[in-house]
Amino acid sequence: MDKILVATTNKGKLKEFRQLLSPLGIQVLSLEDMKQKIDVEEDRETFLENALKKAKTYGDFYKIPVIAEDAGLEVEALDGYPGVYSARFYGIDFGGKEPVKEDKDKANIDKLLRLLKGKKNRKARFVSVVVFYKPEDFGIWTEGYCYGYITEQPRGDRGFGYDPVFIPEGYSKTMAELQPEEKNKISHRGKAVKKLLKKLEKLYSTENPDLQGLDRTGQQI
Ligand code: ITT
Repeated sequence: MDKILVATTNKGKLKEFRQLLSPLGIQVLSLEDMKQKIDVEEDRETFLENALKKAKTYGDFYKIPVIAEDAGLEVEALDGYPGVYSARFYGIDFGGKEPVKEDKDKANIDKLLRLLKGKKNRKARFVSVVVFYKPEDFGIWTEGYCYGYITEQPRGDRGFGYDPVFIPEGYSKTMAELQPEEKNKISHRGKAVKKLLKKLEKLYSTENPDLQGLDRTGQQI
């Protein structure tokens, strides 16, 4: 394997994936590098199904190994919302729609803070489900979680999405106030990618031929 496609349209995510995948030492392509464009709708009800759909559709179309992720924020006091709707929470039929004034991230945050106003329980977790798919060969998936709570006001300008309103457990800074390396160490995405790299290492290890096939769940994709 000499290159891999990270199938995301989210620039913040892509930057983090590039850093997290650097131990692989292979070329990381993004959807912007692909001449022919295709659109994949994330219309499933779980992170895993959405990530599988993206990995399989892009992998079969471009015929190169793909990493796709579906991620989101689950808030305890909102019964797990925004969950799989995290990217477009501002516009869904839950707790009223939020107008997009500046950007979508800001509209999502405004809605979240509005719905949590006055609520004591601010527990939340980020979820990342990452799928690696090698067309016509195999697929594997991993997941990662980052637990924390939602602030009253946004703070920080690093990261993306809900980072300015999420404080990881044991920290006093928001995710958007952490250095990128710090975020990658504790983030849902960082944890899922680390597990993925371990699995890939085992699968591709010529010293462990017996392990080959153990995680080959491609037939389920
Ligand atoms: P792709 O599907 O093209 O990868 P996307 O932004 O639509 O890009 P998701 O469907 O996985 O990605 O949606 C994830 C949303 O959840 C994302 O837009 C953010 O609002 C939020 N999110 C995910 N990971 C996050 C992180 O590390 N920090 C802050 N917010 C995050």
